[in-house]
Amino acid sequence: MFANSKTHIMGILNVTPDSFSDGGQFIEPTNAINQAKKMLEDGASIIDIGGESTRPGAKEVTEKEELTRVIPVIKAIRTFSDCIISIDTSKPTVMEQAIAAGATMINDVRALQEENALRVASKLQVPVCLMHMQGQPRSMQKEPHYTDVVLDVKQFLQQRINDCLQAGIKKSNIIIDPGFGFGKTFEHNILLFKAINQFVEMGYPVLVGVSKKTMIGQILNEENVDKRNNASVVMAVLAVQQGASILRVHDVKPTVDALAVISSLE
Ligand code: 7PJ
Repeated sequence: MFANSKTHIMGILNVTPDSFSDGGQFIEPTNAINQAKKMLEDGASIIDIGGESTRPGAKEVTEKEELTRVIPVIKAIRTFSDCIISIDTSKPTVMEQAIAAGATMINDVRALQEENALRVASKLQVPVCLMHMQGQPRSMQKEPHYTDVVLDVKQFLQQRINDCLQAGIKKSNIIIDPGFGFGKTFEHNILLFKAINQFVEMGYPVLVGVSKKTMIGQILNEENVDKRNNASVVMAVLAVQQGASILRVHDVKPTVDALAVISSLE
């Protein structure tokens, strides 16, 4: 699905009351569905649906609550689109039920490390994004520490890749992600961003999610997340130039336009 050179735009659909950039806006299914429609019209090929907020300090959510948030939205999107629907979860039951409801991809910020996640993902035979995170959302920004951030994150991802292959997940179904902002200081994020090409060299499609994140706020000295759109598009372009295959973004249309400019120059 992600092996060719096409760059995929993954539109973010947070069905949570407390996400940092669009918190609460799409908790109402109708709003979420309209937002998905708009992102698809704008050129997204993937909709990433999340019912657990993983922003720094966020509380954990129960399985039942997560299911109540995401399943109706997945089913509704499937009635009008055959797009890739990605379920942003770490919980095996949510993965299973989301795929049964019409999702076609798993995006796990915990890289299938929860109990049974690896086994369930292997059984489901869909693409999985393995993301690196140090610690847990509640406390991950307290004191992130690495010996060599790029090497450490690469080693973690390689280990997860090996475990996935061992568990029967197909190589062609694996996507990797350095996990910008997940247990990382500003310097860590910058070092990782400059090393995207090294992640690409590992031989798997690389997903990059920096849209409106704190690192962009720090670059711009801009607290307001709604004023981080332009810089988010610039970073998306720079990620593609290093070989990223999937861009996880809030603002689909400007990112699609930026990609059109890039391809016109190829
Ligand atoms: C990411 C994610 C990311 C992947 C979030 C936010 C925080 N999944 N889920 N990569 N970020 N794969 O949207 O800023 O960077 S939630």
